[in-house]
Amino acid sequence: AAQAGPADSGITVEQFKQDYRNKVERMYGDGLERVSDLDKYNALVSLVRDYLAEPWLNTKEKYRRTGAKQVYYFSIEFLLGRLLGSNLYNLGLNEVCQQALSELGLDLRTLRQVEEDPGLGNGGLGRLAACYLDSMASLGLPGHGMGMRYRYGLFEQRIVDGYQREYADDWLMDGFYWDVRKPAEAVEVRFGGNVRIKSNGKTQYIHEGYETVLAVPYDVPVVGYRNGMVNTLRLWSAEARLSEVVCAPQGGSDCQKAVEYSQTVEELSNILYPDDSTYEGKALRLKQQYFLVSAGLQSIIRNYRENNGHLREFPHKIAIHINDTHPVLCIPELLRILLDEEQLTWEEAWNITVQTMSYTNHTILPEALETWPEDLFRTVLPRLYLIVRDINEYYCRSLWEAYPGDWDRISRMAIISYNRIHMAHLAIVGCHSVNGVAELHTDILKNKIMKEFCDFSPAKFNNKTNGVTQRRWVSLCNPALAQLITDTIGPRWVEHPQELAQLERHSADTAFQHHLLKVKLQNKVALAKYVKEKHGITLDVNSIFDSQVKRIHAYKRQTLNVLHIMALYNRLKENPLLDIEPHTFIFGGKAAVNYHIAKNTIKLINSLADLVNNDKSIRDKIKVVFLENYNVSLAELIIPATDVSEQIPTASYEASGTGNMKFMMNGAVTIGTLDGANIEIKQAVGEDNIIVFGLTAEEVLAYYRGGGYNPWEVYQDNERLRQVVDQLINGFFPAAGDLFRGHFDSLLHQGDHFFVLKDFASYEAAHQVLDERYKDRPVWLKMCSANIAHSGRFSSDRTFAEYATDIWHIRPDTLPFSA
Ligand code: DL6
Repeated sequence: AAQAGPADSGITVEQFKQDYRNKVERMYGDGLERVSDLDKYNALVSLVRDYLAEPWLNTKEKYRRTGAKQVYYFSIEFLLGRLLGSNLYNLGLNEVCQQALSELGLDLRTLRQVEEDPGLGNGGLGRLAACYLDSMASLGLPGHGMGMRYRYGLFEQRIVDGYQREYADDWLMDGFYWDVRKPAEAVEVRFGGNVRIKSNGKTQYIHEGYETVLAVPYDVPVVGYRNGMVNTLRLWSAEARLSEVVCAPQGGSDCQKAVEYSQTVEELSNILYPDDSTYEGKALRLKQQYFLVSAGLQSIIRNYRENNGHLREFPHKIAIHINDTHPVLCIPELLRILLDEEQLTWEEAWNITVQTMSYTNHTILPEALETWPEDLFRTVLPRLYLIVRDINEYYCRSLWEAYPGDWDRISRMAIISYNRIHMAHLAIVGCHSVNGVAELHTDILKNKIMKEFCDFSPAKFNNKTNGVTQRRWVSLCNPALAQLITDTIGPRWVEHPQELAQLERHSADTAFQHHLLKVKLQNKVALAKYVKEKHGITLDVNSIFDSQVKRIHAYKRQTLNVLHIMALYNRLKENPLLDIEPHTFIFGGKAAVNYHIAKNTIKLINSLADLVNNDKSIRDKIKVVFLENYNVSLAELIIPATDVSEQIPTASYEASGTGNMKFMMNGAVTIGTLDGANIEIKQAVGEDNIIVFGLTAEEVLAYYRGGGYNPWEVYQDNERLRQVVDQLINGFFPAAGDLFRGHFDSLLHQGDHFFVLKDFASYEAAHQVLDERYKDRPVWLKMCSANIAHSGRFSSDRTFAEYATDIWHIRPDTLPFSA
């Protein structure tokens, strides 16, 4: 049950107004009427922080008092989204604030939009981490995030002449008022140097000649939903302590050198995923990962020591979760502390480490399964290198016992092989739990990618299908839908999303359907307004809003979507009277800076948009828009307005997807392949409420085993397909020249690795089914309702309860989803 939160402890509209006026005056020495929107926003954040200070303090005190086991979720990304709305909402202060501001002649929505999206993440795994923070706090779990405070985000995408251009994402320019700098809790992280081995009875490893970087923590409060709980996301920033650390080693008092040095130190936390195409770039990435891990572990251990005894009890009090391979250095770093600082034996230290650590894999893409050159690793982290070598030896010995003489297998499974250090292998060996993020993904890990590891230690492997928080992804981003749901089934679904299932009873109800339609229309109007203002394109709000918003990647197959739109356009050109529902095709997403074909896909989409949107002859039956700089805030606008959710990766590639879950919660119908969590969405909603198409993962993998397929046959056999493929290079896009030859070649001359042509006919047929269903509005609305009703299973509250009970072993009795 919800405990009393600040809203319930009596902050009235009057008090809020008074507090807010005072805050503005104290901060700016000026009246509310004379300060800027940014000042008003900053003052509001500062006030909300005042309100949450007491629950934050109480939560920490409670954890100390009860000695509850703490979970630390290490992630290189936390894609938080704006925090003002979510913090007000979770504190139960939304209405009070809205009313107070409105009485002061201000609009909360306008002030919320002043906030920059924090540039702390990129894609799926980062946003997932943010959903988990919300769920941990809302479930009252003692769980905290450990991440990096990047000075700049990945990049800001602007579209110039149809092309992606990358600009610095200077998200901190106006400050970030949510975090608290904690210089007193700074720690030192050491790089480079060498390790001297001293042996007088007991071997000691003395790390010398290293470079020291200061890691300064910034704490961001993570507010639980109306339960008085506030957990912490700790973000680390790299600094040089110039006065003490730098001048002397740089030789004298050369301050210019010191300043330059400080800049190189700060590089460590400047940007997410530094370019690793050079040796220096790789070193920087590795250093960044170690920086996070070492600083995070030092602060956990310092805190642990203040409240507990010997580190032997560590795994009973602390769980450390490794989000993808970036924080895998947690394993050797904890070992280092236990061996070198605590003087534990190898066996003791190893057992503590394995019992503490757990790991989630988020992708089967080979390029994302990190490995480091051994010499680089040894140079940057000499002591950790020795430890990893010891782990490898220890592990290979156990492999040898299980598979005597099977050198091939042992070298495939080794942590160090062919002069590279395999981080996923280290994770599997050093953690007691390894999970995938959807059933199919976990099956592929167990039976293909990590099969040999799973055969060796099957008990470690488990599945935890992803989830998203219904609080941000319905309540906050779609308040009209949230109200409709609450009016229909009561408010408990916000904390008990499985209760959304009660909506099923209302799905064919005319009044409910009517309201649902109204809500969707209202959201489409809001999106159309944004598109008009930002891109100058007028959208038909009565058309089907069909969205594919996600990173641009060949396996996600934006190209398949494009080819289908081209075919539809061709059909309309041939027969202007063709009876189709009007469609608005919405795209959004960033392409990695060096991923040229993905960047050209953006140009392709924009070229198609230019052609289609300016062709009067098709009478606005189709529109195409590419929305610039896709981020969490934009997703919050697009998802509630969408009718059709495009989830069309090549089966087997998308580990789970979480966009699919957000769209579903907002009543969009999925058109998708049987991949990732789409499969579980189909199970949840039933096959009448989702449109599936294309090859299955099994079929895709079978083709790969047989050496691929022949795209020419498909191309020859399908005239409409042939036409659109040819149009990539035949002048159909007037100004494109040979720009899309790369796409053409990858489809026809390079074996169509992602089965775009192979799946085209089935995708086209699926769209036709979808249009038929849409024409029958009561049937369509029933589908939409079924999607909302069955989305409870895809709440991150459910996922997190599973992590807590199965992996971290914390407080299973109090979890709402526990069996
Ligand atoms: O688990 C969160 C999210 C999944 O939903 C996506 O399917 C998966 O692509 C994503 N993975 C990553 C890691 N890097 N890559 N590629 O973001 O994780």
